[in-house]
Amino acid sequence: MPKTIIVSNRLPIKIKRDDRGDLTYLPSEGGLATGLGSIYKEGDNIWIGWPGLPINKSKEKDEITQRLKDENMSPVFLTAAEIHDFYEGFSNETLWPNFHYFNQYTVYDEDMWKAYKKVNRKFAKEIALHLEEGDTLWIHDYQLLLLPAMIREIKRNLSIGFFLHIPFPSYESFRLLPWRRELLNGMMGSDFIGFHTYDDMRHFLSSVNRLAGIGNTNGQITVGNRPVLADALPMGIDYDKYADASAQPDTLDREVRYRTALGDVKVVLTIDRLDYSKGIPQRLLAFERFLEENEEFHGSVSLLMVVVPSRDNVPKYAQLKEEIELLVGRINGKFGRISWAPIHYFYRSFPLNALSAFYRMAHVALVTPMRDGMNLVCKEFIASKLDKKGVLILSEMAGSSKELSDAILINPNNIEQMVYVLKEALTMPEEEQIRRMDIMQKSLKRYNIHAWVNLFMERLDFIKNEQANLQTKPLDDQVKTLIKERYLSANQRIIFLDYDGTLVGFHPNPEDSKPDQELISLLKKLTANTKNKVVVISGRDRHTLGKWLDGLSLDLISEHGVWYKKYKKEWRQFAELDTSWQDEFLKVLEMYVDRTPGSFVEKKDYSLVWHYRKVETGLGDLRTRELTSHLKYISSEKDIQIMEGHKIVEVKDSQVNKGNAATNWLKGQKYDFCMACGDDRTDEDTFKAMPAEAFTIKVGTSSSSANYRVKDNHDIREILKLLVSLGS
Ligand code: GDG
Repeated sequence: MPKTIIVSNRLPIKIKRDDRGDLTYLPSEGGLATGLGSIYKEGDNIWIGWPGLPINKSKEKDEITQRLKDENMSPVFLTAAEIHDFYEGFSNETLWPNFHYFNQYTVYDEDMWKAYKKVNRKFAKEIALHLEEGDTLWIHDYQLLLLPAMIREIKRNLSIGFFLHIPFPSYESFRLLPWRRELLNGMMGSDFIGFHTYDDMRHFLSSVNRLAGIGNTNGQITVGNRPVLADALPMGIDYDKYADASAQPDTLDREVRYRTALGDVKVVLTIDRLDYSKGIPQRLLAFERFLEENEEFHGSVSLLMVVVPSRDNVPKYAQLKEEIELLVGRINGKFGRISWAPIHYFYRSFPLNALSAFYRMAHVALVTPMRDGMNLVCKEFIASKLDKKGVLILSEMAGSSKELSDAILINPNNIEQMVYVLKEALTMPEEEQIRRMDIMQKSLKRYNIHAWVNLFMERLDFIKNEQANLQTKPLDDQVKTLIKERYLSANQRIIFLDYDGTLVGFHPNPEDSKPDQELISLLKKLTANTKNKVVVISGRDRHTLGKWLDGLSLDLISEHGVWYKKYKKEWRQFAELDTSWQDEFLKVLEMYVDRTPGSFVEKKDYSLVWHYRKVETGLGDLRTRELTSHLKYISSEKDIQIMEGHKIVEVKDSQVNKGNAATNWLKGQKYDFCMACGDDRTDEDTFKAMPAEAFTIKVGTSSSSANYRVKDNHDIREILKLLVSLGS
């Protein structure tokens, strides 16, 4: 029975050693653990990860393994050195700062990188012990970026999903990492890659484009011949858990106790893990300025600040803790009174009911990270507000700001703005608080953690189905026999043939791809059969195509479907098209010609093509990456399509494509034998336009929706010869 395996660096359990040295086990309260509980606790499913503490004795390892097995978990034990170099090192001192745009803190250390690879390999080996055909793997987060490709090497057909919980940085940051290409390759071993926001997904795709030379269509990239999907899938919270906790007697008791202790003040709440990405010092500076500028709030507002200990073995975190404590001391020292503390600071974690009481009490939640993949605290605050009263101030740099536009959004670098909105939040009329809270609650209820898990699995299934549909089979003797049978029994046949790469090979100079004698004679014989209609469907301009294939009794479609010419008729256009966009794009293409020796621009009636088949290898690919992102940028608001073909980049009106043209040919006709042959992305539109029973044949190895695949243009000629040899 196929199972689902969840993999993350940490297992959803807290194992601690008590004073007597015995191990104690506590379930994790994290959102991920709750959300994925519905998966890993079922049947044979399992969660694989590090149990969170170094274990040396094999007796203890056995004890933990056995204990976790009962809870559908399996441990990967890490040594103290691995924890130091892989977890605290490469994960938290290299990837974390780079991905959060704190590159001044990024450590580049070859030994840490080696440890990262080694531990990812260790995870792969552990997973391999559990893997069976048909299993689904869901890998989480930045500590395991290499794992998808490592697993793919072990089992090629496995369904592998990956979710990144932190931001994926812009190419400008990511490119700084010496190991950027390996990291991307690792991620691309997945079938589906989920990010919290569209920007993260866009940044990832841009790095894939620039570093691996792979473009995308609607988030879909092709790795080898395997389609891989990237998508934005914002993670939700277990809404009901937080709403329920907020009504529990323990929470209400605590609220009364805390309120009594604090006195009659409005509470501004902040809760974060200790991390420089959370913007804690900046927030304290803003609060200090607020108190300086608004004396009327002295004595009536307190900041309740919970900082949860985290990574304090990493030097940067230890420094940050000191900085925070100095600031808290300074502010309390400066403004505090016997009867009023401006800041109540806690460096520790609290049980859920205490947290819930804090959320209930808070008039304002001040969530101001400099960068945050998502940020769940602000969502939990909203879910806990049963009376809908309270205001959320939220940083634009948190992934959650994309969903929570009814919060007061701020730039955490703008201290003045934070001071201003703090006053606005503290004085916001109740109806306005309720209006905003109501909208945000509805959205968070709907997009909760369970919806997120379901959506992730749906997207993974979707891409696996796409892959299955794209399983192009080699055109072998058995298929040839089928073609023969169907050809012979048909009375009205249509054959669509792409030209370059399909009927002829590629030449450095496109002008040299004229049809040779063999091809002309083959087409003559094929078209001599009155049951056959042959259509050459090409991206070439109509003049060249018309000249080269002149005299043959076939139909022509040129420029990917702008023009067509029925046998013995004149060239005609499918539709009136606008060309006003061309000047702007031509200037850009010419700029790239200037910078890329050997490249040139071909100007067609309704499209522009940048050719680079004569450009130095490597440089052509590099410029293609730059050019396509440049073109995509300037075409974002227009109905223009940028297509990469074989050593070309083509810019055209998106209404024009070979599929639409081929559909026109099929309309109203009753063909009982259909065949379409092509080699590049533009031919995919033709394949898709064909009826289900058609023979669609792809030349080359890249992924395709065609039914069958052949190696090169010679194979296509062999098929045409076969058809000709059948006579009638
Ligand atoms: C990463 C990304 C992304 C905090 N204090 C206590 C406590 N917490 C819980 C909160 C919340 C969680 O910790 C913190 O989650 P965040 O999302 O805010 O931040 P990270 O831990 O950095 O998580 C982040 C997340 O992954 C998910 O994808 O949102 O951007 O950095 O759930 O409630 N829980 C308890 N006591 C505390 O004192 N019990």
